[in-house]
Amino acid sequence: MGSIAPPKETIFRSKLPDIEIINDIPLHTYCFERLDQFADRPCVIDGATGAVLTYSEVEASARRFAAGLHSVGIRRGDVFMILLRNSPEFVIAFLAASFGGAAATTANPFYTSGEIQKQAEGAGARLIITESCYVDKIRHLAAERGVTIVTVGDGPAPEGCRAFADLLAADAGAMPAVEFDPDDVVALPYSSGTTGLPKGVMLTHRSLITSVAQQMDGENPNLYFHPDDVILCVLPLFHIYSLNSVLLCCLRVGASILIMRRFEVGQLLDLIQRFRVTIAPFVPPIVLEFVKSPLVDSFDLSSIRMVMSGAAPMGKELEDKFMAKLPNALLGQGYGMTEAGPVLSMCLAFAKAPFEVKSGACGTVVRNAEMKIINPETGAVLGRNQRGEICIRGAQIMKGYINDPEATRNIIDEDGWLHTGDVGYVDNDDEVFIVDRLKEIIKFKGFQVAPAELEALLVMHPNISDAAVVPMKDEAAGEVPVAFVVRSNGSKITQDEIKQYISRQVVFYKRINKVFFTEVIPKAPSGKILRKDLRAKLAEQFPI
Ligand code: 4UV
Repeated sequence: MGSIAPPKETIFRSKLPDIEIINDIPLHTYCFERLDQFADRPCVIDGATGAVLTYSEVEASARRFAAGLHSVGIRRGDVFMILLRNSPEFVIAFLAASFGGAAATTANPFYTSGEIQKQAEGAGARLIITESCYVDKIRHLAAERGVTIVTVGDGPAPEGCRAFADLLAADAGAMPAVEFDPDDVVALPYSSGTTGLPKGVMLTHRSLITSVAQQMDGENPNLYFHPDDVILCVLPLFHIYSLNSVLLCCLRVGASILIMRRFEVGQLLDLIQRFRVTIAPFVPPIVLEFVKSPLVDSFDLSSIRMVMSGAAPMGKELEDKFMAKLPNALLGQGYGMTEAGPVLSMCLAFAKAPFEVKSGACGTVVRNAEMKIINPETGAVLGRNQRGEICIRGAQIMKGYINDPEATRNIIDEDGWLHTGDVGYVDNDDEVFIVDRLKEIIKFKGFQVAPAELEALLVMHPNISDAAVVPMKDEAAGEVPVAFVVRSNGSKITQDEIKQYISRQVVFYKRINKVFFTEVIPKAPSGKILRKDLRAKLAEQFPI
């Protein structure tokens, strides 16, 4: 009797052929490879002032700023923090990390002092670049830990701080040559991944070059930008979506990046009209605002040829409504995860020679990478149209979490597969659909909220004996965090008191939206919170 052959492993690949990717060079060398062709073209346009920096100015500034960082003690392998809103200085500081062999950890400038401290300490940041208005939140780090503070802006730097402009005036030629290894970390964004607290994601020169090349390079690039494009940069550069798929991808092709400090729909529409924006990378809540805002009809948005959405789910219905508003633009999704470098899949309608795609899909796995879908319980590999955990492998994924080999082993297996904690499937046309999430993470307008972080704060309160935080669906934000709380014996602590207690300690999008008092938090024998049970309880109370 013949034995039945085991099912062949199903590995999904791009419909585009693999390409040769030279990823053993520094990130800035890769980004500025065609500088001689782009030198005088506009690189960074400051939307607030209209000021323009050309490619050669950006490159020279980054070189000088790297020398400035060197002059205040930043060496190869050191980490510094960029705590800035989108600005030309952000771009220069990030590229200077590459020139200097250092790593930039990027953080939200709206973070509270406690949140900044946790990231700065975890990352071992020796220097922080910020705006004067945020200095009070970090002064203690200078006093207690010797962190150097560098501030951008006109006028003298606040007492005890260095001026960005002074570092920028350094002599690039005076900096000694930097030794380089392609596996040196250059970006260190923070992400909680599939579980626990936010951790430093080590993205190397090799991983970021690979990721950008997977999107931009080859005869038929998956994401086709060209030098005449004007790319809107409204998504925060401290998040990997904007850092990679907006900034680095834009630099690679010599296009212009139009910087907006923060999202406001009227201003955004005005900028699109004035600067004839052609590419608009968005997140679903911005797409939703577009669909809802009556202002949209009063502006000339005909220059837009491509709208990307990512970082959170966007349903077919929203996609269809949006397309009705901007019929000449192409709308599609990218699917990213900080740890994945970050892009796993990208809409193939964005390719130079485009493919037909379905609305609601998150693209097709990028080239030079492998994707598989597994049964999360057994690890068995699943076939097409079968839902399971999405896994990705390739040179673009992170090197690991900084100082946390255990968390790294829990997310990247021995064979090099990164387990995303997302549930999805690949259909007959190789398109990826995300349908659920196994992991804890909550996404408020695409921003990460780590339940473990809020739970740790909640249980520190003397009147709370146990707590669990889960996502609740929300039309505007996608998801908001809500808490199940067990009061300590005899405590009468109220919902408002708990909400205020958390609000004081976290950035606005991590605030607890609702509190449900309960007798016990359901847990597995291992002590792990049974979040699925709580999500089900929530769905019963607030059916959608
Ligand atoms: O770690 P993170 O905050 O990373 C991101 C990165 C997003 C993107 C998107 C398009 C790009 O081109 C790019 O460069 C980066 O969000 O959060 C990762 C988790 O967010 C969810 C999913 O649960 C990820 O594991 N997510 C990201 N993109 C999508 C998504 C999407 N298109 N649809 C549904 N969920």
